[in-house]
Amino acid sequence: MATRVKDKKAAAEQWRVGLSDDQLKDILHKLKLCRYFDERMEALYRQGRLPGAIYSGRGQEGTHVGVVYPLHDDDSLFPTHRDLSAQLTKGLELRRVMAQFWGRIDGYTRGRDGNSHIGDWQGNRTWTVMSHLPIAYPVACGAALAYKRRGEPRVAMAICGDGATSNGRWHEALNVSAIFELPVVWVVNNNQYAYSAPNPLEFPVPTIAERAQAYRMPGVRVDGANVLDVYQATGEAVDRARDGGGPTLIESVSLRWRGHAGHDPAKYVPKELLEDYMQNKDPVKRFEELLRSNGVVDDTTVKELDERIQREFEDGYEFAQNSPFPEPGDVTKGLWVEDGYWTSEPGRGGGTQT
Ligand SMILES: Cc1ncc(C[n+]2csc(CCOP(=O)(O)OP(=O)(O)O)c2C)c(N)n1
Repeated sequence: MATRVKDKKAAAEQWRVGLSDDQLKDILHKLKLCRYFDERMEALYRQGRLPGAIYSGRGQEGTHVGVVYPLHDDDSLFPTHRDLSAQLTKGLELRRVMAQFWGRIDGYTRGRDGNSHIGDWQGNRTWTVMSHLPIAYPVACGAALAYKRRGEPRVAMAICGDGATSNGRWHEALNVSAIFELPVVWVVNNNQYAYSAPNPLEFPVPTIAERAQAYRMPGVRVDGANVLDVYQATGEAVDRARDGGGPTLIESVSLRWRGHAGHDPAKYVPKELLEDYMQNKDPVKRFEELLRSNGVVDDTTVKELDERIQREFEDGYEFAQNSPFPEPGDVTKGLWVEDGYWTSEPGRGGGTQT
C-alpha cells in the first residue's frame, strides 16, 4: 500500500523532470530575464538610445534556456548571433553585456564590438560569437576532440539556426563528430525561417532531426515552447556525450516573434502563424502557468521576481552608461597574446591596465 502511495506521488511529480523548486524558479528567472532584456533593448533601440544592431531571440527563450541548463560550468558553449539568452544562462554578466552594447571598456570586447560578438572563454566557457555561419560547429568539434584526448569529462555544445544547416561546415562537423564519437551536443534552433526562406525551401526532408541518421547519431526533435522538454532531451544528450556515447543532434522548434534584426519587420511570416505562437506557444508564459498550477510560484513570488529583473536591468543600464569608452590609442592592444590585454581585468579609464 505504502509503495502504491509512493508511486502515485512520484507519478504526480513527473512533470518537474527531477528539478527542485529552487531550480524551477531559477529557470523561470532566466526565461523572464531574457524576455525582459529583449523587450527593453528593442525599445531603447527604437528610441534611438541604443546604437548598433539588435538580434532578437523573443519566442525562443525555451530553447536557449532549456539547452544550456543541463551543462556544467566546465562544459563549453559555442553560440551563434541569436543566442544571447543562452549565453546569459551559461553565465555572462548582464552588466558587462550591456557595457558591450554601448561600446564601453567594461564590455566583453572592451569596446571593440557593439553587439552580439560576445564570449567569455576564461570566465564561463562561452566562445565568442563568430559571424560566418555555422563556424561555431567545427570549433566545437575541436574542443570536444581535445576533451576526449585529454580524458576530461567535459562536453561541448554548439548552436545554430536552421538556415545554417545548409552550409557544408555543418555537415562536416556532424560527420567528424560521429566518426570520432566526440562529446558534443549539436543544437539547431529552428525558427522555421532562414531570413525569409521557410523550411521547405531550405532542405528536402521534413525535419532537421532526421538528418542525424546519415551520421549515425540520435536526432531528437523537441518543442521549443516547452522548456522542460528541451531540458530533458538535451540533458540526456549531455549525459550520453559525457559518458562516452558520442554526439546527438537536437532540433528545437519555435517561431521567433521578430525578424532577423531590428531593421527587419518579418512580413514574410504569415500573420496567423505568428499570432498562434504568440498566444498559444509562448515559452515564458507557459512555464509560469505550469509553476503556478503546481504551486511552485504565486502572485507574490512572481511580482518579486519581476521587480528583481527590472532592478537587474536598471543596474546593468547604469553600469553601462558609467563605463568609459576605450581610449582610441589602445586600438592595437591585444593583437598579440603576449601583451596580456585580454587576460587582464578590463581597465577603467581606457584599458591602461594590461
Ligand atoms: C556563411 C554565411 N552566410 C551568410 C551570412 C549572413 N547571415 C547572417 S544571419 C543569416 C540568417 C541565418 O538564418 P538561420 O541560420 O536560420 O538563423 P536565424 O538568424 O534565423 O536565427 C544570414 C544569411 C553569414 N553570417 N554567414
